[in-house]
Amino acid sequence: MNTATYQKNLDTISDKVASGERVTFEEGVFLDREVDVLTLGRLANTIRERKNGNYAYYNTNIHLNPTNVCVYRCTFCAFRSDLKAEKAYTFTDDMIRERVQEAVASGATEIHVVGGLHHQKKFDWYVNVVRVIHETCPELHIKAWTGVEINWFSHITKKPFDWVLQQLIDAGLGSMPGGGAEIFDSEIRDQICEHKSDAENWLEIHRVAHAMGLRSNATMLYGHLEQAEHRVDHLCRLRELQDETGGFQTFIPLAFHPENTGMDYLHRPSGLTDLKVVALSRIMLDNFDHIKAYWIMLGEKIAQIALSFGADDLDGTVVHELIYHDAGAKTPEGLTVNQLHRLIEEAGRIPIERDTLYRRVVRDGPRWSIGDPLVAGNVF
Ligand code: V47
Ligand code: SF4
Repeated sequence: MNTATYQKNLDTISDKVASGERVTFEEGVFLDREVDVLTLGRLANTIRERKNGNYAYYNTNIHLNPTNVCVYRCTFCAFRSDLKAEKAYTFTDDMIRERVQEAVASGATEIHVVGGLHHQKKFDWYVNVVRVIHETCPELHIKAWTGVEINWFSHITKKPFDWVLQQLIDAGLGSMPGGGAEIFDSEIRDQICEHKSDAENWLEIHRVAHAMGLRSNATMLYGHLEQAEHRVDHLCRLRELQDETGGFQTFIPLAFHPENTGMDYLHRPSGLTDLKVVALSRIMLDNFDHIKAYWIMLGEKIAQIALSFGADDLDGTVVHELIYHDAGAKTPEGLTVNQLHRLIEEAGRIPIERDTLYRRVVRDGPRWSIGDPLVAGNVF
């Protein structure tokens, strides 16, 4: 592309960003392929500050991966296990209660639950995980089971998605995490997770969940076999569903970690690629309120910089993360609230503790209550 065409394209996109106009698929591919990371960051930061001012959000949460036994063999996954392998584990009800008590003692407002698809467990077992958490601490928000898991439950019960979701809501489900989206393009998807719920299913499950009043998140796994057009296609498909339902809360780009996976011949994405994808996501997803820089996966340093490249959220304290640590993440297993505050403040932002549904958390010693919704563009 010659300099004049490059400049003309960039000027058109900059004008669109300034006026809040939507960037097209072709423009997204141009941004991804041709534009340097600092320019992308400047564009993304304009949108980020328009939507969320100078605030950066975090939450106090804990993870629970109730089993690592999984019928699938996604080539990017280091977490899964065969049933009889040494590393296989499955939580009992008592272990779940203990994790919830730990969450309560640490002041967590959210428990994040995702895991393997254990072929010997019936749907009731998964419903029971939610019920045990809810009965142990009804105040704790349960963000559980990705679209892939909901698809599996529908497969084993032979019931529609809304029936499956209703059983989980009745047991205490509060919202859905964004995992399992990986990359929607079918050719790439077939190479990294051929058996998994396809893009149409994943999107349909979130569509149904939103219609039932559940909020959910969305993710994209990048840095493996995908190219610019696959990333932009993925973002455009999420944007389309968000136009329809408005049910997504936040988008989380997930950097591929190759260690102990079937794709360990690849390098993990560099810091500049991480920042580029955060910025691209912020520019493309004009109808998403939040972009999360998941510090566990990006590392604290890149996550901190990402707060000036389009991200407005760091996720949370995240105690007991396994999926990324099994795949070679060198980040700590958790951060304290003080550490999160320091990261955010040093980035020149104002830290705000939110709950899962982006309402302000008001703390009085170890006790907490839910305050006002943190409305995008009008934070207070
Ligand atoms: O779908 C698995 C990813 C996801 C690897 O909603 C990997 O707030 C990189 O759902 N390298 C599950 N990624 C995690 C998830 C999630 C995480 C953080 C926040 C939220 C949220 C949801 O983890 C999977 C897959 O895309 N994953 N293995 C790996 N080796
Ligand atoms: Fe199983 Fe999830 Fe790992 Fe795929 S990513 S193998 S579905 S645990």
